[in-house]
Amino acid sequence: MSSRDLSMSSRTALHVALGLAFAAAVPACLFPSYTFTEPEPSGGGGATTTSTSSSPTTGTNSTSSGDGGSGVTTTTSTTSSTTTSTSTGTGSEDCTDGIDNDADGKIDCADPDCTAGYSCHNPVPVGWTGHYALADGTFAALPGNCPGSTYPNPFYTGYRSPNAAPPVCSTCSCGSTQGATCTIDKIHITNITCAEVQAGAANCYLPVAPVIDGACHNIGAPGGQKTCGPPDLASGTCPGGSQACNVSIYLDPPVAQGGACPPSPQAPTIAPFSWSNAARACLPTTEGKGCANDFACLPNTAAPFGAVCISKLGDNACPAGSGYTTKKVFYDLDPVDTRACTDCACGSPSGLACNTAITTYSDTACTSANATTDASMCNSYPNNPAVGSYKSVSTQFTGGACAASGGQAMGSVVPQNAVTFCCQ
Ligand SMILES: [Ca+2]
Ligand SMILES: [Ca+2]
Repeated sequence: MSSRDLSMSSRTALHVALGLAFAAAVPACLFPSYTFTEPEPSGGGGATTTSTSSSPTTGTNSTSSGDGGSGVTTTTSTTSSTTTSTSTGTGSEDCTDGIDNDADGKIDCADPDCTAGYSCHNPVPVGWTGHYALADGTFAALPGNCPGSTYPNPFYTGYRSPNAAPPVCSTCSCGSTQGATCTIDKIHITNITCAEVQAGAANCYLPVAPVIDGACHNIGAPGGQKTCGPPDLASGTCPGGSQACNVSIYLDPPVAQGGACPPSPQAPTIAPFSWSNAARACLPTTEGKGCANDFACLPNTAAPFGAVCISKLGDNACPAGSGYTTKKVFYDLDPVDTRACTDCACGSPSGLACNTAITTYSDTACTSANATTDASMCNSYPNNPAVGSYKSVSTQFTGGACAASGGQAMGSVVPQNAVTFCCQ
């Protein structure tokens, strides 16, 4: 169903409210405030009925019309304050006006003239309205109009059995890790060779906790003419000696920390809402008498308006003993549609690793490079150079995949403004 259809349905709420109020205020039978002379059927005659209405009217009007050759003449006259109706003939009972129109002593459904097209129906219980002829079928089969000759007055249009497919959520994924940091505990500028380093020999080194930011940082490691002694394992110091201070350089293992993966956006596909069924309820202009137990004399219904029903706002049980036992609930406001998908999310990076290359310089301004080392290697320094500065020159991350979550269908379509019909 298009949105236009939904907007149309929303307007029926006002119709319901007005219709219910109207139905509650109007008595079951409506007596016109004018008088009239019944058509005289051909060959009939004899009975004469006179009735008086106290409804004040003004002026006098009279109309006459033939009936196509039978000689029947209908005259309607209205006088101020007091009116008189005279009926002659038989076989012309109006079955829904509460009057014995043809003076045979039988009113409406009690009159054999009404046997063919009318029947008696249980009265409307207190708190309910009616009587309605109800058409309840597929949305496409909703009758466009009320049955004009029997129940001509539109009262209600509503819907039931919503079609609301669950939302189709897009697959969630995670981008590569962003914002992680790579740290190294220390740079080791040692007085032993790389072979000795790999053999695990004790060494003296200048401990430098490097900053991995690509900027130049001063070290001030002694070199050149400076010499260092062998490590004194007892004191943990390197007393003075004649060994070169700067023989090789190696890095502590790099450690990757932090970071997060950006989740893909969630793009749900939500099919438009529609109704499977639609209903239209119509009122007769008047209801007749002549039935036992205060039943109403009503025109017989015909498909698609196949049921006589009563109605009440809300979702109600059918009133016990009312004779109206088949419950139908319709809705006449746009539903509240909360269908959606949960947002995509990403877990923490797993298996994230990093490596960084650090270049050292003999000067303090990162001008004269003397070695570039990363965590995979040990570099030898020739000729005991001074190591005055360093900077990180490249950093790579590997691994760090994040588990995607989210993208779960949620919500529902909830029809609004229930109206109950109970039908015979
Ligand atoms: Ca009548
Ligand atoms: Ca009669």
